[in-house]
Amino acid sequence: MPNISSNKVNYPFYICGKVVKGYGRGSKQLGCPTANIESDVVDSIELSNGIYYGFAQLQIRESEIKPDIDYVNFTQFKNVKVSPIYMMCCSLGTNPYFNNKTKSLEVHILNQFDYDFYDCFLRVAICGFIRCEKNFNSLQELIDAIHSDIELTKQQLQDKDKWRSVVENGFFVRTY
Ligand code: ADP
Ligand code: RBF
Ligand code: MG
Repeated sequence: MPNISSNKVNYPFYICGKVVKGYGRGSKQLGCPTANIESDVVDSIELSNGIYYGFAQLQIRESEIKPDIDYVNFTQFKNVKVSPIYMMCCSLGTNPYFNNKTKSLEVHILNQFDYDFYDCFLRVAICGFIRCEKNFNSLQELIDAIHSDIELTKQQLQDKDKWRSVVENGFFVRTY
């Protein structure tokens, strides 16, 4: 049985949920937009707080498709548009630097999008732990830490053969 214990985590840990508005602190302006996942899903995640790496895939239903947007590399699958499978790193917890009152899951996808995808559905496979959440003395230190998390994510996930079973096991929609 996967995903039942937070002490001994069975990776990959799979999460699906809707992208909602976050704290609006302008993480986009910091160069690191994070897709925040709906709170009911976050509350059900049995994983320790921390920073993780893995893969993510976006699903956009017909009703959410905007005609003026070019969904580069997306594939039409029945009545949804499905993105490629991207690398991601995410933060699960209360953001000690900001001392949030509620737990959030924020997914930074390692891809440049020229549009928002609020209300769309995100599939996430968490493949490994990077570090615990930390407090920092300045915003710049937080940004630097996130950049090194992104680099570590690329390093961990670069070996396509190693992660093939995660990407191709049927959790993600096959788009190739
Ligand atoms: P919020 O506080 O509402 O989460 P952010 O500044 O974190 O705002 O921006 C997040 C939003 O930006 C996401 O919900 C998504 O719609 C969009 N976005 C654009 N590019 C990315 C990306 N590479 N990774 C995650 N979200 C992205
Ligand atoms: N917030 C923290 O307070 N401490 C952290 O150590 C921290 N690490 C993060 C690592 C990554 C990869 C990401 C995407 C976010 C992280 N955050 C952390 C959350 C960050 O503060 C948040 O995305 C912004 O405040 C926008 O809500
Ligand atoms: Mg966000």
